[in-house]
Amino acid sequence: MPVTGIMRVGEVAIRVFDLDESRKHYGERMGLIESHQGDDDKLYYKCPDEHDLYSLVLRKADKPGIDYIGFKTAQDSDLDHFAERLREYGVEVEHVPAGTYAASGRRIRFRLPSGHEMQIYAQKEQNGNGMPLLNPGTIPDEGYIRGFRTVRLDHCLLGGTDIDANAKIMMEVFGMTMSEKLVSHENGMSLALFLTTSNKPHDIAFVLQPEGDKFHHVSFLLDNVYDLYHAADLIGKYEIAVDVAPNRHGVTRGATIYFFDPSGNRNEVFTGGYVHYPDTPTLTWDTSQLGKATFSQDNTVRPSFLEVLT
Ligand code: M3P
Ligand code: FE
Repeated sequence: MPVTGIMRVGEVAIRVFDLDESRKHYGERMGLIESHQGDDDKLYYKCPDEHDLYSLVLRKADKPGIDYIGFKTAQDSDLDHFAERLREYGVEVEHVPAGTYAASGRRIRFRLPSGHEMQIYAQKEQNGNGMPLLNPGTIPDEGYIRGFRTVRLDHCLLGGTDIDANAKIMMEVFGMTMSEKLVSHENGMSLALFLTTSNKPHDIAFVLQPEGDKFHHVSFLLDNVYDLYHAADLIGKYEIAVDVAPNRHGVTRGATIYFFDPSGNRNEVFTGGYVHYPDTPTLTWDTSQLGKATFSQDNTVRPSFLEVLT
């Protein structure tokens, strides 16, 4: 499948209490690269194997959570096409001029039925992945890949009310496919929906919550389970608050660790999972197997994982 339209989640903007503490967590400990200095008092980070200038934006605020999620689309003209399609679905769309967001071309911005702000852009300045474009070799200079050895921003899980309506927009407007879903074994109600715009098992997922605009986690890809264990060792060494120690999701089959940033926002490091194609059938889990669906190595539900969101 040629990747056209939305290519990936390219940017996540989250709120933190304190920028110095956040710099220590995301920069020093996790080893994300502080890659841009704006004049706006925000912190801009990227993972080592990303070409775009930044993928994580931190804004100081008095409550944690997510400001917006940004998707990168292949062509500038996609923005007008998506804006028109969204209006057909009754979604109000705002056009944002180039330069409003750091080093970025124009964007469209709107709210999902779950209350989350979503942005789409086609252009952002690139500063490379630490290796030249001509005869790049295979690894950057010593010291460029540090800390948790993240590869790139992978996906987000957002919590809200009308998750079926969100999924409908993701699929019908943006052409995403539903890789997996978790439903109630009693009444079939959707509890969590996993959507992909690529070969990844998910780019974005929604979990049913009583309140809208909630943030469950942002996830960073690692190369392999050895790096996952290395991250777990650093998490222990630096006494980072852990939600779930190394395990494997049934949903997506990804190996995972969940932990919290100093403001209480949940982070995940993730590796593995299957290759998804648009014709891969949607996999369904029901709540009779909730332990296996969430954490398949001990088949045990963690109440904190289901209940703690920012
Ligand atoms: C993931 C993942 C739930 C599972 C979530 C899974 C809410 O976030 O990265 O695979 O059941
Ligand atoms: Fe995840």
